[in-house]
Amino acid sequence: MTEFVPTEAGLYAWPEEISRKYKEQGVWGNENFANWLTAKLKQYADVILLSGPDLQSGEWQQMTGQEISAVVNNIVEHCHSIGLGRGDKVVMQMGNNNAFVLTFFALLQLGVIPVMALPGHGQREILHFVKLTQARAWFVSAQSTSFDCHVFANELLNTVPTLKHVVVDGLDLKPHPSILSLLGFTKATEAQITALEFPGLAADPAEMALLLCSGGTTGIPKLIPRTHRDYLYNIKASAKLCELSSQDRYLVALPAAHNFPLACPGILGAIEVGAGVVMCPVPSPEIAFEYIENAGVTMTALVPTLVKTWLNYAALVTPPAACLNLLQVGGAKLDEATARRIGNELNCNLQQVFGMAEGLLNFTRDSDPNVLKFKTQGRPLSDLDEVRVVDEQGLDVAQGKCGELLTRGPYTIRGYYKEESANQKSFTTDGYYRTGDQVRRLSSGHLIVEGRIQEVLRRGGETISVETLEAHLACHHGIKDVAVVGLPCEQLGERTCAVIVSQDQNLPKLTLKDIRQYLAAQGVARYMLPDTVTYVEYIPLTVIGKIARKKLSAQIHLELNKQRQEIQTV
Ligand code: OOB
Repeated sequence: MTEFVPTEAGLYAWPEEISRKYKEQGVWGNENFANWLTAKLKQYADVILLSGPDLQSGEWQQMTGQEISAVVNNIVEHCHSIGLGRGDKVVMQMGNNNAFVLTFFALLQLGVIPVMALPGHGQREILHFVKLTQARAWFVSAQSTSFDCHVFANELLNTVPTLKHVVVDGLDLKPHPSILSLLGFTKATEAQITALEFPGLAADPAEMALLLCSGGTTGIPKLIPRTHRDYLYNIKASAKLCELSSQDRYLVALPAAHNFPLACPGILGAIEVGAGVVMCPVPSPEIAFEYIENAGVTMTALVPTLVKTWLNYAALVTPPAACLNLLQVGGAKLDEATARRIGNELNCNLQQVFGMAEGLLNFTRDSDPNVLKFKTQGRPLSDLDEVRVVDEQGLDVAQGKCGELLTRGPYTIRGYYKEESANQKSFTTDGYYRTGDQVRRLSSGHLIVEGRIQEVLRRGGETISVETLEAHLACHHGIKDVAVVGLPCEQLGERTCAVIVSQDQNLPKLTLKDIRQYLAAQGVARYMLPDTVTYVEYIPLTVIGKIARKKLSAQIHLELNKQRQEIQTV
């Protein structure tokens, strides 16, 4: 039974006999991140492990393991001199540049627990993270936030007494005793700690190593405590499954603080095997394709919305350089039609990844037949991952039938950080995480994601998966982007609304009748046909690039109400 009593540090531990099993099976080791990082930077002292825009000049900079160590040591010393130490929390909100990796590594060496905020997070989220964790510092890239970080830094320092410093990666620093320049941190200092004294080296592998943000499409993110041993397993096993080697170069195109590019295998997986990490400041194909060519990138990870942008660019301008071998796609459902285009049009292999910051990762394997690579979201990483697919009563459904995915295992958390009531709902009493994802499991163990539980429409007694309907609509050549939302309806409970971005703004818009006829011709059931269609310039996305459903719904409601009022007043 899971006891919903966290340790003093806010961690929900695995039961003793299960921990023993994971240790005996060699899944959990005795390392912590500081031991691991120290060893890796030494092992790959002469290997170029990091390339990307330089902190100061923005120019291309390549760094070997040894060069990384030297700068990381400087940052460690500066952090130490402002009082940051083992177990302290620091909110990190940095863009995709070399400074991200150097700062993150320095925090790991210190045993500081970074809260991995994304550049797209707003002031509300940052304030929440700082308060909840009693963070002592906020490390932020001035250029990558959507708000003025200097103004907000002052506000935070004045209102949250536990926050002592803001460290800014960016040049336009205004003088303030508690707002410091990251650039200064990278330079040598008087205060010398030798690498042997790094406080992080003393961390217990069972302790919390970092806090990830949950990736929902609604509401404020929850914080996910990942321990040294579970996250080290996560990166090592992912790197092995992907056959990542020192010959590879991994392009960080998604925001680096997200679990997918950070650890699946991502940045940390690359360091594990001595592959190069290439930091790409934005994921647009114009820039990313240049980086792929110039840095000889072999592998990257994207969300489906970006895959479509890359495919369009490849078709109209140029495909990426031939060195790109593997494209991982995850974060949201990749429709089959798009999956099938990747091999030919981007000249690389596709790997679907269905993962979550809470833990469980599913990958399609290189050896899988194409049908599984195109139609499924992969199968669990570890033999020790336990997966159940259950109905509304919590009973296991028959194989191949749709139900909610529950999971527990050696790298899946047992509870969110300081979220008592969410934990009661999100975890079963025997420690399974309720993912909220509707899946079907095939006899091979592969999972097909049908959508989120909350993301189905209840229309006149029928249940409609918005993602399934979106996938059908996305196949229409006149539709560039699409989302489906429910609108309140007295007769039906909910009406189905297709929100469309036209492929060509100059052509006449598809009518509701056109769309219904098209879908019916594809064999889509009558009850699933949209009741309304509306056009937008773009679909709002979350910080990582998933459809921001709550925001979109609110936007469409507002828009349609406005139109209704206008009609009434005419
Ligand atoms: C990844 O992690 P999060 O925490 O941002 O989001 C997790 C949720 C899942 O519960 C699921 O609803 C959705 O995102 N999701 C997918 C998916 N991958 C994630 N839905 C359909 N198909 C997929 N392939 O998004 C994440 C973490 C690690 C690796 C990859 C993705």
